[in-house]
Amino acid sequence: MNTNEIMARLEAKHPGESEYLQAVREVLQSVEETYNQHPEFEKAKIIERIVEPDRILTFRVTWVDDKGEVQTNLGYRVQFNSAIGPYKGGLRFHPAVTPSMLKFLGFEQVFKNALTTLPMGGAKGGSDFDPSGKSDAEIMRFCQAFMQELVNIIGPDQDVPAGDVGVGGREIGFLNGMYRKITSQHGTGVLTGKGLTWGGSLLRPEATGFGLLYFVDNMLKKAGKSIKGCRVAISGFGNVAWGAAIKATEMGAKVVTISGRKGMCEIPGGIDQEMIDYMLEMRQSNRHNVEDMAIKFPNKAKYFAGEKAWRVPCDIALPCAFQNELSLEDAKTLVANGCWACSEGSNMGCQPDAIHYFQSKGVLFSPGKASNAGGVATSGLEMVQNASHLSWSAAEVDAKLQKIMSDIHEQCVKYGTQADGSIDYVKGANIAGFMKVATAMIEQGIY
Ligand code: 2IT
Repeated sequence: MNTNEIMARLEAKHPGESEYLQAVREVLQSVEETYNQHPEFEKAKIIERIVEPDRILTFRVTWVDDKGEVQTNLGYRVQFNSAIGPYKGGLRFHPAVTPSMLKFLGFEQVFKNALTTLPMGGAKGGSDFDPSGKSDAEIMRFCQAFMQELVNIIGPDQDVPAGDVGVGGREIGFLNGMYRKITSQHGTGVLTGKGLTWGGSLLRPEATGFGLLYFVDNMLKKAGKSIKGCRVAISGFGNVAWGAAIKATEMGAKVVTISGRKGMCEIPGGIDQEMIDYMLEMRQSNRHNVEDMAIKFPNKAKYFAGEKAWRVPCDIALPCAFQNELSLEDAKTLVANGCWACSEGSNMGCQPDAIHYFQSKGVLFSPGKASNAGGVATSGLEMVQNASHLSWSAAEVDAKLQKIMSDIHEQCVKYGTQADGSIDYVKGANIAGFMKVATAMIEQGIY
């Protein structure tokens, strides 16, 4: 295979799908050398098959808002690859959602899920519905209308959606209620991220952020460093940022920022429990405004409109918001201010030239498909509990999550260790995930 040739073909076939093309290029660049050492991959045309989703369902979602007006959104489910297990991946509700965004997320999910060591294929879905400013009743009606179409292609052994940006426990509840109503199937296995009284797993809400910090801990230990006493800059204030803030603080680090779509909060003394708890309220308010933190705690947090978290000096940067949220310019600012490690909590949080800059400066860097895999891994653990009609203690789930994150780190080390002894986590994660999925495809024939 030749990455540039394949990319030229894909660019012609899918013009303008920038996020999708960016995600594919990164994986192809990482795996090209390994791939070319395996003639059986080329013979089965694995690359040509793995870069295209198995199928995409697009549907119209019509609902009635609180004023009685009829609203129409678009809904999607991208079922990318099921070679190693049922389709698995989140739903994103955000006004910027496009097929390209969901294709990139679905593609990343395939390799991420492979890294978790659990049998899950990759998928992603969502809608251009904007939850901010909506009432709880509007969100419920939207979720119900969305499920009326999604129901046709999901199931516990078929496709198991979960949350992502704009979709949390509340939305999963509304979706699950409508799924049961339509299908009369009252098992617990069709969605993950459920509430604790109806099949959810302890620690699923915390898992993405906790897993991120477990990965960081492994990466730092490998480099002979410790997180204790470090200043950590976190972007976002949603589910991932919340879990990361809890665990980073617990590990003895100081979380000095959180951020939102319109600005960021600097927290010079480090985030505390009261502020962490308030992040949950901010999320539930449907206002989606990080300034609320500075309004609530004026003596501890200062709001900067239009600014990103990356201007605040830190040791470790944790992008936990959205794709491409950290640019080359941001990477330069971070490094100039002393940052020496960056782990993605968001999917594809850093732009490619930012990653190259980090790596060229010796900054420890890990990609989301490795470092944020704790979320979907714990979804996988939720599926195991559901299938066996059991629920495990928080300590049991946490021990399994820690083991999974350390196994993912090991796979990155195995496939990403360079001649000079340094570890390229991007390459390591991409090759490890790719090898597993490609092997599963080869062994199951041409289909
Ligand atoms: O990006 C992700 O890994 C998620 N949004 C979690 C997906 C899941 O199925 O738990």
